[in-house]
Order: sequence, then C-alpha cells, then structure tokens
Amino acid sequence: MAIDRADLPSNGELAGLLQTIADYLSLDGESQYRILAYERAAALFSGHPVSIAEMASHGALRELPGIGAALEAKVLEYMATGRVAFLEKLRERYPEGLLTVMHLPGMGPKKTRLVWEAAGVADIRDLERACREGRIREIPGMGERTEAKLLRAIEAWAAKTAGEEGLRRLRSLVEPQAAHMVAALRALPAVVAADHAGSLRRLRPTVRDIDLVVASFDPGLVMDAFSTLPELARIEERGETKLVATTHTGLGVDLRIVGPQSYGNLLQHSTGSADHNVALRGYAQRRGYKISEYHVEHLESGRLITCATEAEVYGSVGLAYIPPELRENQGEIEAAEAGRLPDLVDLPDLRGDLHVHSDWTDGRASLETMAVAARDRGLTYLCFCDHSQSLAMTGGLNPERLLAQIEAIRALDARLEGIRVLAGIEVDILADGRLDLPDDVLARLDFVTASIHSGFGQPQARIMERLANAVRNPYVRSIGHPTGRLLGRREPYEVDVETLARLAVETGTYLEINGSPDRLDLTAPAARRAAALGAALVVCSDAHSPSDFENLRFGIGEARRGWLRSDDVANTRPWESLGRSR
Ligand code: DGT
Ligand code: CA
Ligand code: ZN
Repeated sequence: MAIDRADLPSNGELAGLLQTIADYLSLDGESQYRILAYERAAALFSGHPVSIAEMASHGALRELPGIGAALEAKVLEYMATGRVAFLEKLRERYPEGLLTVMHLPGMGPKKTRLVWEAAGVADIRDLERACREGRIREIPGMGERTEAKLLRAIEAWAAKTAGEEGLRRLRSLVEPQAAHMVAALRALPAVVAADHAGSLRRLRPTVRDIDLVVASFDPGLVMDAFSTLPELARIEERGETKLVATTHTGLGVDLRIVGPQSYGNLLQHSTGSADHNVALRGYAQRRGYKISEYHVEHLESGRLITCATEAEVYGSVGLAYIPPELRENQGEIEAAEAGRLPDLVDLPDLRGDLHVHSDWTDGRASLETMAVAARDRGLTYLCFCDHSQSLAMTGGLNPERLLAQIEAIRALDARLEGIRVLAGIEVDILADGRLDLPDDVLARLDFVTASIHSGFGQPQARIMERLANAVRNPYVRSIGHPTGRLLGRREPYEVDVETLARLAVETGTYLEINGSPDRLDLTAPAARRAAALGAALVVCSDAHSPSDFENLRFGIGEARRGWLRSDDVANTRPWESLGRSR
C-alpha cells in the first residue's frame, strides 16, 4: 500500500503527544513508573529514523521496545481521530499553561499544583505577576529567594523561546542520523565523496541541523536518490546543486553538491563556523586572496585555485590545516599562521577511565560487565566511582556497602586479565560543604571524585566554599562535572571556573571533562582556560552502562574543542604514573 507521507503525523508530533500525556500524568501525581513508560516511548519516537505512524499503520509498533497495547491504542486513536480521549480528560482538569510552569527550573509537579491552588497561577505569565507582586513568598515552603529565582528562570525561558536556541539538539542524538545519510550518499555510484559539515563536524555539543556536502558530476541524480531516503519527511526546496529537507524528527537537512575538484572548498565553507570563515576571509584578503565555497582566487592575477581537499584551501593562503574542532575564531588562524596549532588529544590516547558507575548504585551493569567492556575498548585501567549515601535515589553507598564493594573490586581485579580495576567513589559534596563520607573511609580508595548534586541555587560564595573544601580534602583527586550544567535542562551553578582552576593547581586536583553528551562539563572554553592556568584535566565517561563508554568520544571532542593536548589530560598516562602532585 502506498502511503502519502504528508498525511501522517510526524514522529515529532507523536512523541510530543506522548510527552504531553506524561506531563499531565506527573501534574496529576501519577506513579513514576507509568510516567516513565510514556517518557521513554516519547524519546524512542522522537529519535526513531523511520516513520512511527507508518509502522503503526502496519501493526508493527509493538515490535519496538517498551511499546505495549495501551500505547499502541493511543497512537492509533490519534491517527484515526486526531485526538486521544484519555488526554482530553486530563486537559479538562488542568490549564495547559501549567505544563510550562511545571518545567521551569525549581518548579516540578508538586509546586506547580501548589501555586495553582494557593495563588491561582495558571500559566507562566500568572507566575511572573505573582512573583513580582510578592504573592509567592506567602505560600508555605516558598520564600523571597524562591521568587527571585523563579523570575530569573522565567527570564531565561523567555530568552530561550524567543530565539532559535531552544531548538538545538544534542549532537549525540543527531549524529547517528547524519552518519546514516552520509553512508547512503557514499553508496551512490554518482558520489565521489560525501561528509557531514557544520557544527556537527566541529563537534559542538548541540546542533541546529545536518549540513551535508557531496562531490559529484551529477547533482541531479544524487538529489533524486537522496530524496527517497525513508528518514526524510519532506523536501522543502530543491535547486541545481542544493537541497533542503526535513526529517521525521523535525530536523533540517541541507545538502550541497559540487564537482570533485572543488570539494575541499565546499567542505571548508560548510564546516564553518561562520565566525571562522569571516576571519579566514579577512586574513586571506590581507594576503591578496579571496576565498569562496568554489575556489580561492588570487586577486592580482585573477587565477582561480580549486581545492579537492581542505588542506589545500588553508595551504593556498599559507596556513597549516586547522582541525574542525578549532574553527570557532578563538585564535586558531593566528596559531596556524605561527605554526603553533596544538597537537590535539585523541581518543586512542586515553588509557583509563576514572568515573564509571555500576549496579551497586544507579548503573545498569555489574562491575565485571563494565570492566570487560572497558577492556574491549582498549582501556588499561578503570576506576569505579559509584555514588555515595546522600544520593539515596541512586542507592548511594554508605561506608559499609562501599567497603564491601572495595572487596568485590579487589576480587574482580585479581581474576580479570588485561585491565586494572580500581576502587573509587563519586563522593557527594553536601549542601553544607562537608563530604558525604568520612576521611577514614576515603583513605581506603584508589581514587576519589567529588561532585555537587544538590544546592544548585546557592550563591557563588557558598558554591566556591564547597568546592574549595572538596579540593582541599587530602583524598579528593578530582572534581566531577565541575559546573553541573545539563544541556537544555539545567544551567550551571554559580561556579567561578577561574578560581576553581587555581585551587586545582594549588592542591594538585584534577578537573573532569565529563563526557555524558548532555553534560560535557567542563565546557571547552573553561577547560582551555583551566589548562592555561596549569590545571590538569581528566576525560571520563560517567558511564552507567557498557554502551556509555561511547561518552569518552564526546569528552575527547570537548577536550579537542578546548585546545587540549594529550599532556593536558592526565588519564592519557598509565595508572602507575597518575601519581599525586602533592
Ligand atoms: P548550527 O547549525 O547552528 O548548529 O551551526 P552551523 O555552524 O552548522 O551553522 P549553519 O548550519 O547555519 O551553517 C553551516 C556552515 O555554513 C557554517 O558553519 C558556515 C557556513 N555559513 C553559513 N552561513 C554563512 C554566512 O552567512 N557566512 C559565512 N561566512 N559562512 C556561512
Ligand atoms: Ca548546521
Ligand atoms: Zn555525578
């Protein structure tokens, strides 16, 4: 049966539907279990490469993990009638504006119901008014500081929804789709070369769209074939050498095609960043050249230099090849001119991972499964840093369980060949600045990472006292995810990275680049600054399952964007020489 794709709801629309149900259920105080089922399905739909609606119409939806009869029925009901009765009932009970209120940092379902019932807040504008009029502080459990914080959150929300910033997606979610498209292009006989470009290639943590470039003598043929890819929902525009499309997940795709002789010019142009390109053009102009996406022109002679590779583009104006990760106009052109580009750290340089969880807390795999996975990736040491007791939701370890885990790790290390397995902890830095475990327990470990997981709203002075206290503890070797940001979900707490880096240098404490794709914390600019001040970094996965070792690749990406060389990253060294610097 031929299906007109335009008539079917997109994956994004169906994911939105399930997420809305999940949101109303949390507002309604439904069980976490039930909410999670909808949220997981929504995440699955939104990242799914082929049309969910098409699958549903073939009765194939329940082949997807976690999709049961109830969920399938709601999707089919929506496809048939454009509505879901179950959701409509929930909608009758709560004003829609409450959902935005609920998602503000610092709110959540309970407080949202509270401000609705106690102050008549039905949407974000009501909340803003209530804060400004001092009506929120009257509600038990809320105060003046809550009001100030909410006003800041509302401001951030307004800024985010006004600009395009809100539409950026995690690179980790977009990369697989881009890789699939590049592979499909490369498989075409008419394609000489194909790559992804743009922010994706520069390894930015978030991206707005997928930029693709192709070398071919037959752009029409390439575009015909590309247009039939099942992940594309719509073709928006098609020109002679350019195509713009949208995927089922609502992502934009820009495809550009040139002859192979100019492929380097196009790849360089489309990789950007726009700021880098502007600076590069300025530099070239001062030397008598003009750079475009088709060629480099020698202005005096009018000679056109077409470049099959990017290295030729940079070389034609007297520059060394600049890796994409550095192309942010942060001094890379000057460094290339002076021959001082850093020899960037790379994934194979990493020898160990110092921040990994197991099923002793909120990890999903056993110590052994994790260690074997690390060994399979070529790591020579692995340090478990599970959570400490104050994080009760994760099953955090108290001294007794930690000591038992140390035993288990020692036994595993004794029987496992090919990788050194070490015992550590991600000890929580409590809101009052104390560490969550006593020194005599920390003293038993090979490595201690200290991290903040609470009191995110504290003023900078308090946050810095807590961090200073942690780095000064003689057993703490590293600060985990030092700013606490969660991309798209939580702003960093008020850390002064400069001061933290100085403290780290003073005490010989490592600062982590946490490789979780939604953390990437420290950020590249902060890591670069810290390294310049003399701090040593560690790049860790924060893995909670074997597949999360992939996070190391993301962490290394951020390290490279931060200009780090392998000397700047301590876990490129063998465990034995990861000695203390104090
Ligand atoms: P994004 O999409 O916001 O994640 O970031 P980019 O860097 O991928 O930006 P995008 O997709 O708008 O453009 C891709 C590349 O094309 C960009 O990095 C450089 C080049 N480009 C686009 N527009 C301009 C422009 O107006 N001037 C210059 N010099 N380059 C541009
Ligand atoms: Ca882009
Ligand atoms: Zn953590």
